[in-house]
Amino acid sequence: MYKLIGEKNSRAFRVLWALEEMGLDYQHAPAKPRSDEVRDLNPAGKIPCFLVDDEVLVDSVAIMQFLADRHGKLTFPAGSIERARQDAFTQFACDEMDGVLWTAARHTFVLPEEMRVPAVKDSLRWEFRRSMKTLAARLGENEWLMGDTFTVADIVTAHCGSWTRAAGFEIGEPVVEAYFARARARPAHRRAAGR
Ligand SMILES: N[C@@H](CCC(=O)N[C@@H](CS)C(=O)NCC(=O)O)C(=O)O
Repeated sequence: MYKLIGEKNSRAFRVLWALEEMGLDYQHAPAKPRSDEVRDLNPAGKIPCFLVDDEVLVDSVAIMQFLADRHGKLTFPAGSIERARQDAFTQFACDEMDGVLWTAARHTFVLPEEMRVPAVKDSLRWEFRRSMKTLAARLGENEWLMGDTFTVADIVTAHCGSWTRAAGFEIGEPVVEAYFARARARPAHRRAAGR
């Protein structure tokens, strides 16, 4: 039995979306970060956490890729050239999107006030805009990052796309905007969002 722990207004949404894409049975406990329920599973207090029977997994990307490999969906096989390219897209989203957006959030409301450096956000916005140009070039005319096949890399990237809007960061690339809209229109995304 699978159980996802973490409110959906967080990176837990990625796992929720992946579970819906794969049509798997699961339970969902919408716990808040740093709550007692979460700290019992993950000393860092971060969400999502994921229970596979009695085993605890953490990190949204690790959880999604585990499920994808285990069920043979949303991924190319380990050891294939396509998988290396898929993983490169996943890493791009983690480095250039998640990392930048998370740093902006830290300097807006996460860090203790005296540790925040609001001026860093100008350079983050500039970096992000540059990464969106790169993403547009890598996407080209493809429907998804890996061409016709929707993968875990698309979930991470498109989730960061939604976060971009909430953070007030500019995308500025019609090709990327259209790709994010396509991802959000997927029935599994709608089901996850509607839960
Ligand atoms: N790389 C981790 C990041 C997890 C993470 O930072 N989650 C946020 C919510 S989206 C959190 O729990 N923050 C609480 C904190 O940093 O104390 C993942 O993808 O799961």
